[in-house]
Amino acid sequence: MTNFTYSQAALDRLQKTDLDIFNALMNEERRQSEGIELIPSENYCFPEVYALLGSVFNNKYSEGYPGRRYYGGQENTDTIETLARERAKVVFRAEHANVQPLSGCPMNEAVYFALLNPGDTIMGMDLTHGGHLSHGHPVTNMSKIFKFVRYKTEIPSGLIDLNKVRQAALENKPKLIICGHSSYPREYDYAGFRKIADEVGALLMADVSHLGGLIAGGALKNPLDYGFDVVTSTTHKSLRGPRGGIILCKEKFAKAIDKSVFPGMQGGPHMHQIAALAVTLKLVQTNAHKAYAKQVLTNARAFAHGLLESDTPLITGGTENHLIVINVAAGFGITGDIAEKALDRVGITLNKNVIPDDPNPPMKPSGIRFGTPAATARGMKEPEMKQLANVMLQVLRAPDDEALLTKLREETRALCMRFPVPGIES
Ligand code: DSN
Repeated sequence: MTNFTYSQAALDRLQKTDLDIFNALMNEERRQSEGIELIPSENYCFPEVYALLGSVFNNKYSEGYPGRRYYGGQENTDTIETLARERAKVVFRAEHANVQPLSGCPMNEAVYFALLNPGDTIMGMDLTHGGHLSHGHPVTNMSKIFKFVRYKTEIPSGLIDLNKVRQAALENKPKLIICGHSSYPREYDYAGFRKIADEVGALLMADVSHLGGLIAGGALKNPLDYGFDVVTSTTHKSLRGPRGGIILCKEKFAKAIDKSVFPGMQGGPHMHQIAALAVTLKLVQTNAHKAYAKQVLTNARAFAHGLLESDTPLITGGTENHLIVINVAAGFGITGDIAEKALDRVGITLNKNVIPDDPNPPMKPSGIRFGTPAATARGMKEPEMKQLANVMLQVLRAPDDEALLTKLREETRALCMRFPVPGIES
């Protein structure tokens, strides 16, 4: 088994130079092929991405922006960054795009510094209710610089009540409101958020890191169509590109955003990553990607349906996007870490996750979170989701049953072998 983008000569050389790393690479390919990836923020990138990440663009320093660089030799890097920016604008209907953020946290931090002053108030979603670390969790450096206030979802519905968001915005007068999540299984009311931001005079940002590829494929709403000032997204999740981030904004914020990314936050951009992003942004404009994005949602609904048939307690009672959160403490009397480990044993990879106002700590939380972007990239459809839901339920009911786990491991392996990982030949 090998990734078809490595040449045999390169692999032979790696094997001779560093057997430990070579073996880890081979083992990771096997792990990804023989098991199913359900972490909703992970995916199998387009195979073209591997070719560019392992290319000579890795060698080039390109501080600055196309046409205004600090070092020479930029004729090819200017081409790829210009293409990446222009394609991003087309895909997301954006007035401006910055494609240099190295990943999700620096991407969001660059926005805060571009639009705000230290001490300003930012309102984002609480982490245990589906928000993200970079939206102002007290453990982050940003929380020492800006004042973050949080809105929550309702218990027990798990849904956002926009009246309460409005109330919190009126009380706290934030300069920036963030709409975005990493474990909220529902669509946002973007128009409702725009109204609240207008009422309190706040700027409005959406972090669509999980959803970027689904928005690009037309399966979910695009906050830029609802007048958002800034939209950020990582590029390696549903978008299926290289690891990285992208900032899309109105033209009036373009200068401030660009200055904040470079030289404000970062030095040399990773040009191999930007080259891979450029090709990704071409691929997500195809009909094949549109069909993929739609199928991701169809698969998530089918998976949820398979679980709900057995009365599994899902946060918000289901899903409208690519992800599902189960309260395993309520449904199965176990914590998320136990569920995660037992499911790993059968080749199903997902993550333990806090649930809204979780009484348990983050390393032993009450929930698990999973999603369908990667399984769908392998070509799996509704029948496979149903089968996986069935395997999952058996594991959650008997996480210590060694004989059962061994049997289910074989079932998962057999299923996975029918759906090769894009870019890995068996
Ligand atoms: N780690 C990503 C996620 O899993 O949602 C976000 O940083």
